[in-house]
Amino acid sequence: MIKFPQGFLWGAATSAYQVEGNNANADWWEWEKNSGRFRSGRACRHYEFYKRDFDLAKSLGHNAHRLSIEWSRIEPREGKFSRRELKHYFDVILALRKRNIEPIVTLHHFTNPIWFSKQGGWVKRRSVGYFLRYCDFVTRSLARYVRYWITINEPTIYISHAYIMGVWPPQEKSYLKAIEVEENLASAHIAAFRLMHKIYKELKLDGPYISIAQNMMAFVPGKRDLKNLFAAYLRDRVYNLGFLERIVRHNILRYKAMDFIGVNYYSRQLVELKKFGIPNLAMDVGDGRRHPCERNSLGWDIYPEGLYGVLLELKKYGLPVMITENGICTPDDNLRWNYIRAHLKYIHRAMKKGVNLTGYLYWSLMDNFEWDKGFAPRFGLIGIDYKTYRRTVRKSARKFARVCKTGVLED
Ligand code: IFM
Repeated sequence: MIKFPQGFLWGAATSAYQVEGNNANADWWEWEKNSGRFRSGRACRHYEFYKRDFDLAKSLGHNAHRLSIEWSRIEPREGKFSRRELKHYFDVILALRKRNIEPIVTLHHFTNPIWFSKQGGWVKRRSVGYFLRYCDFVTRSLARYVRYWITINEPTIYISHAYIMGVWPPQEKSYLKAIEVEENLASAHIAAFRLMHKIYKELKLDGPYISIAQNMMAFVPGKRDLKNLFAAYLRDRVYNLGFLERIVRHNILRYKAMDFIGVNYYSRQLVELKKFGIPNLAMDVGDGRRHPCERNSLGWDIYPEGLYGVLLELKKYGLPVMITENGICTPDDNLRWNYIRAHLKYIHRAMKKGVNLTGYLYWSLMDNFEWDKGFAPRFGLIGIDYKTYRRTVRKSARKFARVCKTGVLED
């Protein structure tokens, strides 16, 4: 039996674009129209059904919920902020508060307003100012009801998918642009962090807890020889810690532009170099024959022990850590529960080793729109029938609920 501390945050995460539906002012929406890829359409109609969804979360013992605000709803045209949409998010957050569920609010989760992208998006330096103006508007309005904020979700994933691999809008394949975007996202986070703290002071509120949600992977050398060990080390430094370090220690005074570290963890990457070369160091992966393991329905390796290593590595920053996403897409709900249970065991083990873990948010509360993969991957604790929009609570959700309600994980 494993016991988690009192006050631990338990819940699930979503993002606006993936669940709300009809986000017609977002760049993704525009891209879907022309890319021949999947259309998000009405998604889960969570924009309409959020109260019912939160009732389900409540019944499952969740005391925290991560959601995102869709920038393109709040500022559909440059500089024109929508009071109506702000009121919607205000109601959403209040609906959580009424159910004693702590809101954890993300400000940027992959999507941008169309007007912003048309002006060059995150490649341009002025993106930082635009983002700050939006943060200012939202924070002033919601500060009284929100303590936890994520400024930017998975900056490294956003950069790699949208600017290096070119599989997400704006479908660029340019290292130069990727560097600009990284620079601007880091500056945007740091400036937003300062601004938001200032707003809380002005409003005489207790300080907020602000972070990014950093996607982290276990990089496992297929063979423990020098070149594979080196490549795994390098990938960990660049992919897991590169962006994080820019904001955890962003100047010589080691001023921290983070109040906690949000970690999104899903999988491992098997590092197996075909030869020693720069692209190989960055990219070569093994096919898993040497180290087989179970996989999710997108083919990602299931590797719970990797989370343990990732968490221990974060200890040196001396900050609390929250699992802001961890989850599996699978048609096999038993596998989902095994996945959750195994990851919780490693989280607990890391806590015993001194990692200050404050919460665990499963991805996702419900099945949703998995970006360029459409609706097929099923990540949800709650299943969605996309014809009727009926919600079905999965067995794994009920097993997880027992942990959420008691803080105890039975063996
Ligand atoms: O669905 C995504 C989410 O938007 C960001 N983190 C990973 C999830 C699963 O791919």
